[in-house]
Amino acid sequence: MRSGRAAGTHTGTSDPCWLGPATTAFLRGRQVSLLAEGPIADTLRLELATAVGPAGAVGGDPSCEPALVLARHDLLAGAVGVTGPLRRAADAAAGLGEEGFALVGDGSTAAVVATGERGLLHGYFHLLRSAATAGSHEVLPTLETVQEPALPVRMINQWDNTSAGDHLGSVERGYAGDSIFFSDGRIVQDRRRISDYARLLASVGINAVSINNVNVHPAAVRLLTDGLPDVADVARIFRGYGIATYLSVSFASPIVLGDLPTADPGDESVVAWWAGVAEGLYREIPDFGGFVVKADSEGRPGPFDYGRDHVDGANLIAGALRPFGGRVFWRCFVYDHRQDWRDRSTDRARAAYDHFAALDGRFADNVVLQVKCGPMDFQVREPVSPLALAMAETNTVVEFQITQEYTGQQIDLCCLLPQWHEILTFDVSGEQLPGDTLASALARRGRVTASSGVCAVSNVGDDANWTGHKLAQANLYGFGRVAWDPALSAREVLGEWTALTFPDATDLHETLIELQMGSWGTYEMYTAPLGVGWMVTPHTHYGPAVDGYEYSKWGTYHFADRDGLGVDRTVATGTGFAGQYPKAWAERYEHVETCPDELLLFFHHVPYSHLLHSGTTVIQHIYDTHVEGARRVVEMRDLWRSLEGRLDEASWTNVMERLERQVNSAREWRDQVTTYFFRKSGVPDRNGRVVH
Ligand code: GCV
Repeated sequence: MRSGRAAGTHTGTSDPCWLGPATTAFLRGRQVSLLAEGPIADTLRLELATAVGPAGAVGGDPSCEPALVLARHDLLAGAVGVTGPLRRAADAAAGLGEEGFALVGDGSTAAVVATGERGLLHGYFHLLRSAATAGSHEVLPTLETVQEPALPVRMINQWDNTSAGDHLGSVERGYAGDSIFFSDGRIVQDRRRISDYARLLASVGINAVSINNVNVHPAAVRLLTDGLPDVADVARIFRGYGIATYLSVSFASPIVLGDLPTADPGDESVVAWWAGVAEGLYREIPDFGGFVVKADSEGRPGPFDYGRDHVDGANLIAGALRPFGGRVFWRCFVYDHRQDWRDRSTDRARAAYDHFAALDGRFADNVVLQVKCGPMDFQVREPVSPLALAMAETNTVVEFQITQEYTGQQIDLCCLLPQWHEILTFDVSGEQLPGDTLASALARRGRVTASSGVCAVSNVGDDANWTGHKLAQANLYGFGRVAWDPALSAREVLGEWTALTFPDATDLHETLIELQMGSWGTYEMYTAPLGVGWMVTPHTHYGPAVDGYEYSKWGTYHFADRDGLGVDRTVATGTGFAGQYPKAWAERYEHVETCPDELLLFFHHVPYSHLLHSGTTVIQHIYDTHVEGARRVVEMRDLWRSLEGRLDEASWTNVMERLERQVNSAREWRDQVTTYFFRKSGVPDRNGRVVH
């Protein structure tokens, strides 16, 4: 779905999102001091110079009583004037990792001390956040905090194609215009948007980015060769913001690029080919991050083509990257996409676990498995992926989708932060043991190898506001923030984003937060019910088509008939998927009596008359939630209309236009889903509303 603006027109200027000029107002005209050298320090120096403006100054001497001092810990050893907040920050920063920082502000002076340059950058952006949430645009905030990221890997995946002619347009599943990275088969020459993007990502603590689609189309393979100088320049931009650059590569690259007859991991010439590629890459980009690989997935080549397994495939490429410190992110989105809908024993939800769980412990230490957060594919409601809970001996990143492929495509408002919070704080054992969340499991592994964490598919494009829907910026912002600190609540993160993004509308902050907080639940209400998923229009994935994926090859069925619906994934009578979970969860999901309502149809096929824990029947729940969801969208639209003139016009108009479309879409969902189930079941709505 295009955003309405002419395709491919880079404006050169763009919405500053949550980093508008007001966020640095408290530094205007001040003296600041920076004690650090290197590419990130250079970025910081420019940031600070812009913030203080012509009347201020950026120096190096902390003894001149600057309003703000940012200093690398080791450089403070011999410095004079290390007193007050600077002394306290220096003491607190000793022993931190290179991304951590200590920040102390007494209201008139603030000091950020870190052991590495990246920590200084994180500390600086934290200061801006703190000032915004304290509501003081003109005054340095009072605060004292020491922070380190909970998760070492905090990565963004772009699904950007090198040319718009590729499958699904310039950005696969992109809803905000064309790619900011590529145009006409190569990396864009005007790199201002890339640099602005790097700044946005750095400001929320992202430290890795892969710049091209995991579906690597023929032209994109050449990023490794002809495109390398441009990739090196993009890596230089990201380096300045402390972000490592990665490329998605095809497993068949030795054939496509190397003219070899095979890509077999057991073939010596293939091993040598990858080693040569890595050597060339690291000659150009010494701190290159590595590769992302989608193999044996949705028709992509992979080790199965050669009778090998995923350990063979991933370790092959990891071996080439190891001498240079690179990593391979190996996606676990492996399932049968040519399924026979008549076959009720094959279950796509089982696939990732079935393929990978038994391989735990066999991957090289620079392989990171990339596991989608749910077992299917970023539906509005799924259980947490059992594979993400199973890989104790393997580096893992859990993959989220910021781009709203199945959640309204940045036309519908759907703030995903509450969903991500549920997933990251998921109780792994199901026994409520202290410190046993998914995020803490990833963090524990991260402390061993520094190679676990989270990644997410970006939602940006070259639309002036980056995300198509202005409020969808909160999902991008929020992903970075929960990757840094998974314990942050959705409300806290939204509070930050709202304060930073709409600094002049303080009286509306609560309203804006509430609007976003409820939007995921509302979206869930008017779309596919009770975790069953997939009632979307095939291919585009926007709007309702209840049977759109029912008789397809993709493994995406709801099995509705005249008596009931849902997928039996129990061990006793179904596909056995429930048995992939740790014992307490397996038992809970196995039985309708204990399965949570919101996942009932993911795990069970039940009659329409089945009584939910909520006290209503499944069929009545479908009627009620769809009517209520659509009503709430109208309410959101009306609320937004009432805000006219109270927010900047571009934001108001953009969101108003999207909400009008969402009202229509929700109405369509409501009427198609309720009518479909009325016709199937013959059970009337208790409230007499379903008439179609
Ligand atoms: C990049 C889903 C999407 C595809 C996407 C794929 C993946 O199938 O519809 O567009 O491809 O997931 O995650 O690889």
